[in-house]
Amino acid sequence: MQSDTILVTGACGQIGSELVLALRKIHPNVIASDLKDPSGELKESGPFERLDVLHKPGLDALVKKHKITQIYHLAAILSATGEKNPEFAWRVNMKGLRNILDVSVDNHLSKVFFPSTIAVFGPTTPRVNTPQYTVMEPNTIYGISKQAGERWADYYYQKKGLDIRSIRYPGLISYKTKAGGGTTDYAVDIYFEAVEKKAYECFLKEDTVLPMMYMPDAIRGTIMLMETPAEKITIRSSYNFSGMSFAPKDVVVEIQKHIPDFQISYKPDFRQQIAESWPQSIDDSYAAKDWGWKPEFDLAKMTTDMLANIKKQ
Ligand code: NAD
Ligand code: AKB
Repeated sequence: MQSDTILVTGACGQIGSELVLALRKIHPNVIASDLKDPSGELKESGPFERLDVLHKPGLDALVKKHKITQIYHLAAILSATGEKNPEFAWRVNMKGLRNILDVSVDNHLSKVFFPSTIAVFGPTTPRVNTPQYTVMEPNTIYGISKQAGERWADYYYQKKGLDIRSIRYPGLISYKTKAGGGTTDYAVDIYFEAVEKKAYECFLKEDTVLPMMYMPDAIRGTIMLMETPAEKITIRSSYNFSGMSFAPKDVVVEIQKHIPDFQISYKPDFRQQIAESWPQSIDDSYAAKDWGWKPEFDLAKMTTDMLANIKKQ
């Protein structure tokens, strides 16, 4: 049996820089790609190709050159950056995905992963324990593009038989690569500034509860989904996916257990309105039922691990 050759787009970002390393532990052939050059562990660990997902002939040539059989399509513009340039965000998120879908069908790829987000929900969605199937009226260009992406994913599965799988990630927290322009980025920055300055100015209000997840859980869940037999996957738009929920003031309490003189101040900006349009917690019972999802990290366990690793760096 021929082994898979995997292409990861947007590999230099917050998720890609860790997902590529995790995939390389279980697959011999993982090609990382991005618009920008890799660094550190990502650069050392295997092959890299410069790729703009908006350039379809370049994408097609790369897939043929390496005989790619699976794609993890991570390249996108996130919520806060997207609001600064909606046209550009729509183009990258929509045209980029369409190129991936078409090239995947044309080259008979076996599987594709497309990350969605809690941003597909909007102010009219029930915010607590948000169901898999519910009202979805996103009001950021990022959320609109990802919701449309979910519909395209389901369409390509239904009409063209593409084995596409997707997760609605909550805000992801990690120490290896900083977050890339989202509304949940405070929950990454707060740890770095706690270690470096013992102080942080937060751009969300203290009681803004959002769904979040520690990166090791996110990577494990992504690989679990992709390794699940196709017949068990009942959702081809995107699965709700939950880790923990907290507000900035909850993180402060946890950090102060390790750094007692840590100080926080609050200066909400445009991201507050985005955060208030998103769920506070997520019902991920379909992911639990279909592919056995269960998170391992809560806020206390994540805080201990984040601070220890940032101090080591
Ligand atoms: P990121 O911003 O850290 O990384 C995205 C990468 O894509 C960057 O390295 C960027 O250079 C690259 N990129 C941008 N435009 C490109 C193009 N035209 N061609 C090729 N590469 C391009 O993002 P991330 O946090 O790693 O997120 C990865 C995916 O996961 C995105 O689709 C995002 O919507 C989704 N997601 C992330 C989170 C999170 O909290 N990090 C939450 C929900 C969903
Ligand atoms: C963002 O805040 O834009 C991302 C996300 C939740 O999709 N972290």
